[in-house]
Amino acid sequence: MRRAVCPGSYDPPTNGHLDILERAADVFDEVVVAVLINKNKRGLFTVDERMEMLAEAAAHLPNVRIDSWHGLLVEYCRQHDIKAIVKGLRAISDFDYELQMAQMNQQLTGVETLFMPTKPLNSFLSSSLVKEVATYGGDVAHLLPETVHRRLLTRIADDPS
Ligand code: COD
Repeated sequence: MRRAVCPGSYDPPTNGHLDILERAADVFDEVVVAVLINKNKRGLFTVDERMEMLAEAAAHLPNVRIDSWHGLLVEYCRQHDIKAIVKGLRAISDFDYELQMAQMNQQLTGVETLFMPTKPLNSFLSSSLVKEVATYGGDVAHLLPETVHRRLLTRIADDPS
């Protein structure tokens, strides 16, 4: 079975993320979306909430499953017999850092990273910008899966800081 992982923070998942998941699911037999836990970063959403949002947004993809992980990504791949990491690339600014991580991961365990270019309409899209715009009252409905948008508005209303 050809299995890949799409790792990320997903705080929250955007249409850019979802597009990469859909395309990866078309190429691989199974795609695992791994929410990576960064204990130095306090997210707007908990890891459980991010996993719920991903599960809702990817419900139409039968070969996609959601998981979380705390630690090195290559160790997750080793434990789950995953040989490919799929990453979305938005711009050259993503590439420098992603290339470094891909080379490090390849060197650590031999796991390969495959880069998937974002669709042009998603190339400006990031979780952090979406959160910023939404916090100041901007309309981000067209940038997020519907379920994520609803949760984001609720979270901002509950905790406007
Ligand atoms: N269009 C297409 N792709 C997109 C878009 C978009 N609009 N937005 C984001 N993406 C891609 C990103 O490029 C990335 O590939 C993925 O979606 C997830 O994005 P984010 O922003 O949710 O997640 P990141 O970039 O913060 O995730 C970084 C990781 C958590 C994957 C990374 O830090 C990691 O692997 N950490 C684990 C610890 C580890 O192994 N460290 C050593 C690395 S060598």
